[in-house]
Formats: sequence, structure tokens, C-alpha cells
Amino acid sequence: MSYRIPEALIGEENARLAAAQAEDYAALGRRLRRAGVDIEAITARVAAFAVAVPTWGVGTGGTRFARFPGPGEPRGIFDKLEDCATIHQLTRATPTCSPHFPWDKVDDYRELAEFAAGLGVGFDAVNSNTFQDQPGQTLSYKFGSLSHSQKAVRDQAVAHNVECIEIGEKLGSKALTVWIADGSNFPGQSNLDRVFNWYLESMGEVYARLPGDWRVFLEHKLNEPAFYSTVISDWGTSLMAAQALGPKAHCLVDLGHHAPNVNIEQIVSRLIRAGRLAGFHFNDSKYGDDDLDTGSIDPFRLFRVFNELVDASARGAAGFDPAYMLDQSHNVTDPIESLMVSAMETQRAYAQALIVDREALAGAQDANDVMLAHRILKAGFVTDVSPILAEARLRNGGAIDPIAVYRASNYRKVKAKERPAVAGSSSGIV
Ligand code: RM4
Ligand code: MN
Ligand code: MN
Repeated sequence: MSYRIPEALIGEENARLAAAQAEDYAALGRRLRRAGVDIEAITARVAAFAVAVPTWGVGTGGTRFARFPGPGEPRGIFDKLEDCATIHQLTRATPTCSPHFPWDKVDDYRELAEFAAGLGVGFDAVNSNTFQDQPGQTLSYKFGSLSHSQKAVRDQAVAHNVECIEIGEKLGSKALTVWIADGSNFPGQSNLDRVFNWYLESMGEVYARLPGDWRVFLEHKLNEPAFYSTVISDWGTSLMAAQALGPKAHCLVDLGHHAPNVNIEQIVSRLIRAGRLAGFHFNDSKYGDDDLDTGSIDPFRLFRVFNELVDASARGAAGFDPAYMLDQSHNVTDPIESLMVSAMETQRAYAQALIVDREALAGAQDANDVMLAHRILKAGFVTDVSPILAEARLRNGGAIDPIAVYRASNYRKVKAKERPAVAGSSSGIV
């Protein structure tokens, strides 16, 4: 049996912090009550909030220059699931993980599903991968996949996506996420219209294979690895594709995949209005698709995104059912610590957005009282909601301070012994 953090250790650490937590929670409750906010209602919503962990995120990431592997890294999907389960055990915010194929391929998916269930982890959207060539693959994706100029390559990419759906069905997933690296590096390399058409044809075939209760999440990205044009480059292209494909197609927003300085929360608002917001790949970004930890660079932007989500939910926007996932690359931190903190940062932004007095905000907006409107919105962001997050964890059986318990457990050290390093580990450079 491999090591799991003992529940008793969580209990001991919680006991040490319980009095201070109770005091802070009561004080925040009194403060919020003065503003007409019921802390219990916010805590209940935070406790019900869930974000999926990417299986590729629990391995150490890297850049195109180097990867510096850490001790006790997961050697394959079974180890990755253990790490995902540990993140959920302490934070109680990540009951599912989002697998990536073929990185997470196994022979027996029933065994994998049972193993995950035994750890208390479920499966969120399955991710296909036609941005790399795999050993033994017949045709290369060097010049594209679903939008390749040659039909045989497009067919191979369609077949891979269909296989991902079939695997996902065995795992209990309900969505396929498709991100393609297709695009061009030189003006003239490809015809901008023809490649989009090929993409739509190929995705039409994938779409036709979606089970009745499934959705497909189209993930756009401005650039990289293609540096002149990317086939699914922005939310406009993504929305055009989703609308052409049909009602099961939705647009996924990865926070690092946009043009610099673009107003992401407005994109979110437009996609909600169109009834096509698939959900998110949360991360943070300074320059591009940096895949930094969620909320580490611009927590105010994350808050503004959640403000749109809370607003949409409050007004009962039609078809609003976003899937929340993290998508990060941890190059210099312990991935488990990063993912725990990131999950908690999404909860923080959610709680802050829930605190905003929406009626007062609408009133100030209608009266064109700009400063008051701004201050009402900002009041949510500047509130330290940490006691609410800790309380939600505590009530769900998690840790008041997940990082403290994780460090006290020596989990990584124990895993370093349990998981001797293997050459060519499946944790790629992402
Ligand atoms: C991409 C994109 C996808 C992820 C890969 C690993 O940039 O964000 O979601 O699957 O990276
Ligand atoms: Mn992504
Ligand atoms: Mn990305």
C-alpha cells in the first residue's frame, strides 16, 4: 500500500489552529453582517465549489530550455492520481482530475476507474493531444492535425479524438477538450480560410461521435507553437466554430491564451451571453501562455472573471454551466503545493465575487456614479476571505492549512522512496 497522509495528522494540525480559525471566522462574520452579507451562505457556496486538477500538472513542468525534475515525481497515471487525491484530501476543492491522452494511456480503463474511485477521485474533461508525434505513430503532426492539408493526417487526428471520447466514457467523463497546435510560421505557408474549413470538417466528424450527454470544449490560443497564425486563435474563431458545430460545442477560456492586455472578463461575458462558455483552464500569466500559478500574478483579474460568473449565475443566464479546471506548469515549485494553493485561489476569487453587493452596484451603475460603482466592486476584492475558505475546508473534512499539513507529512520524501526515478517519465514539458 502506498503512503497516504493520515487523517489523524490533519486532525492534529486542525486542532492546533481551530481556536484562531473560529475567532477569525466570527470576526469576519460580524463584519460582513454589517454590510448585509450572511457569511454562512458564502461559506456554503465556497464549500460546494470544485475545480479539476490536470493530471499533467502534478509532474514537474519545464520550458523549452530545460526541465528540472523533483524528487518523488509521479511515474505514470496511477501515481498522478495519488497526488491528485492528496490535493483533494487537504483542500476538499478538487474532487476530479482532467486526464490527457495519450500521456495517461493504460491497457485497462476499468482498472484505472476503480483505482481512482478507491482514492475518491473522479474524471473531468478528457484532453486529446495532436500537438506531438507519439512513438510508432503513422503520420506526423509537424504541419498540423485536424486542419492538415492532407486528409490522411486529418483522419488520424479525428480517430485519436474519437478514441479519447471512448476512453472518457469508460472513465465517466462528460466532455472532450480539444486544443490544437495547428497554424503557420510563415505568411503564405497556408491558406487561412482553407485550414479553418478543414478544421471544421474534422471537428464535425468528432462532434458526430459525441455521446448524447457529452459536450466538446474548443480551446483557442493566440500563438505558440505557431508564430504567424494559429487556426483557432481567439474567442471569435472559437465561437464561430462552436456555432457551426452545434449545441454541444462550447468555448473554453484558458487565461493564458489571449492577446496581451485583452479584457478577458468581457470575453467571458460575451461567451455566457452566447450560451457557449465551456469553462476555464485557470492559470496566471505575465507575458503569454506562461502557465503560472492561478492568482499569483494578477489576482484582481481572476476576481473580475469570477465577478462575471457570479453575475451570470445571479441573473440565471441560460445554459450557464462552466467547467472549472486548472492548467499550469510547475517548474520551480512542488506541483502539489502549487495546485493546492491555486485551487484555493480560485475559491478566494469566487468568495470575493460573492460578497459584492450586486443590487447596490446596479444602482450606482444606473446613476452613473462611477466612483461608487468601482468601490462597491472593489469592496469584494479587498476583503480577506481566508477564514471563509478555511471554514469550508474544515467542514468538508479538509485541512485548515493544507500546506502546513502537507509539509508536516513529509509526503514528498516518502514518495521519493516509493517512486524511484524512471528514465523518460511521462511528465512532459508543458
Ligand atoms: C496547451 C493548452 C492545453 C494543454 C497543453 C498541454 O497550451 O493549454 O490546454 O493541454 O498546453
Ligand atoms: Mn489549456
Ligand atoms: Mn496553454
